[in-house]
Amino acid sequence: MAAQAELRWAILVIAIVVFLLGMVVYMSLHWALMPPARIETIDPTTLHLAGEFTEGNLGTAIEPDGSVTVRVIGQQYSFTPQCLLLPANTPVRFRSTSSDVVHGFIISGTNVNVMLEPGYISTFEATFKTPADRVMPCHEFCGVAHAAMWARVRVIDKKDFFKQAGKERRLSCV
Ligand SMILES: [Cu+2]
Repeated sequence: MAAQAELRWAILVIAIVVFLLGMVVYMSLHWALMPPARIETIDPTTLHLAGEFTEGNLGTAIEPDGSVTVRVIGQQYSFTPQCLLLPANTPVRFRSTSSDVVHGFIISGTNVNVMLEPGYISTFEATFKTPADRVMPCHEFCGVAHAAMWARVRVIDKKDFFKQAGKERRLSCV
């Protein structure tokens, strides 16, 4: 009797583990949620002085090879730039980091969801299918004004984006 009860519990536990593993596989394939492929480090104390995260480099840029990259910094208690301008239907590479503590980077209605950690560059790629205005609240508790820390994301028509990009080196919708 006791052995039977034990077996029942064992089967239940195995079923839960199999279900969770199945969920990981499903999310990986269907939502393309992958662990970061590589690690890049950066000194958070000199971010604003030199390198790719100086103020003039923040925002959306078209790289020499034609790809689109967005550089964003999170700090207590805002993101820079405060409004990201992105093209629809185009793969966009994000490069982002924090200048102080851990912040969260999430874009509403999409599967974009990463942590910004001081000392590390978070990189990922996303494609936004349709033009839309989205919000980007910090979702890692980062201090007293955490709840007020958020930015906006404006996805616009690809043609309009590239027209604007021809005029400016860095784009944003602040
Ligand atoms: Cu924050």
